[in-house]
Amino acid sequence: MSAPRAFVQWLTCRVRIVVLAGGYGGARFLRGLLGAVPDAQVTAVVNTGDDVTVHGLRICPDLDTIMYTLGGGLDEERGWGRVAETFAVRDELNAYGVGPSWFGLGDRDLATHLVRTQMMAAGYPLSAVTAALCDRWKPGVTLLPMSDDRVETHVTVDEPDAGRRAIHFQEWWVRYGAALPAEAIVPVGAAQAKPGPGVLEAIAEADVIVLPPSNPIVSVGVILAVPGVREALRAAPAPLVGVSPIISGAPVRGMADQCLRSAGIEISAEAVGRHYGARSAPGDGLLDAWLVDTADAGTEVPGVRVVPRPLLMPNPAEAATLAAAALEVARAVG
Ligand code: FO1
Repeated sequence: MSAPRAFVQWLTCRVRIVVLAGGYGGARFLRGLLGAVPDAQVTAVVNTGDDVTVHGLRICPDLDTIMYTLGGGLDEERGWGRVAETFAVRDELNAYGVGPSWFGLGDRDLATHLVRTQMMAAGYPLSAVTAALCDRWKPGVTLLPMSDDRVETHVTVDEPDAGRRAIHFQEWWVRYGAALPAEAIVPVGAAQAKPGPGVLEAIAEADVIVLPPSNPIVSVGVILAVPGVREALRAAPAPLVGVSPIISGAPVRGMADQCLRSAGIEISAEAVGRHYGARSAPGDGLLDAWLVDTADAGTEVPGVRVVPRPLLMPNPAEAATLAAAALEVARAVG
């Protein structure tokens, strides 16, 4: 059988793909993957370090962004929350002077948080809540929280008049626009967290594993901070391909540059590739291959096959092309 036919054959026999995802970038990549390989069995292991409790409700931004994106409910312009959203409740809360005024919960979005909060109060773990919410949205992929245990990313900042303090990632990102230099970014609780149900099994049984262009510090990095995940990835039989979130020295969206800076990592496709490391090398590296944008051709990561491809995903069709390229590279290094 010729190579291309073997590749198509491989792709069409319900290939099992595991993606470690954050919010927006991960969601768009997943949408591309479903477009490229509609028959694939895709599992997203999703970051929960962005999760926050607001007005007594448990908010899971990355799980919700993927669920809404793939379920057709996301506001593409805003990049989070629901399309055709209104904010009457937020405005009423502000009228009462009940904050945080800097974090807007939409009226439609509130229903998701009410369902999640009451299910968790009844004793359901986050993984069961997520499955229940997905019964409605039918995202077409299996969404697995990285852990059912509480992990919250906090950021240490040193504000001129307020001094050094740790604030929740959401306050750093939403209230301050990541403008306060992050002295440290810490996934609080990660060291005590266990991988969520199905996470290690999905990694062990995968045919392909992808690190999509999510934030390498606060999204993929927090998933990797859950004990057992990195070891499972290094031991997995599947080829592991990463996609650079940095193109020509800048992130496509979000605050990956501020996060990399706080971790002392240069803002380049090469530096992020080296940060993830080579799985073939001794130590804790993960990558077999690293997709960089064509603008970053010439990138070198020791022990990793670097493949230049257009990485921008301005629309689902381009995202599908990128996803197919990632699978082809996985096939080549597998
Ligand atoms: N991002 C904002 O910039 N402003 C907000 O008021 C805001 C509210 C919000 C509510 C629910 C939710 O799921 C996400 C929300 N986000 C908001 C986005 C959120 O900060 C990001 O999705 C991630 O946490 C960062 O990647």
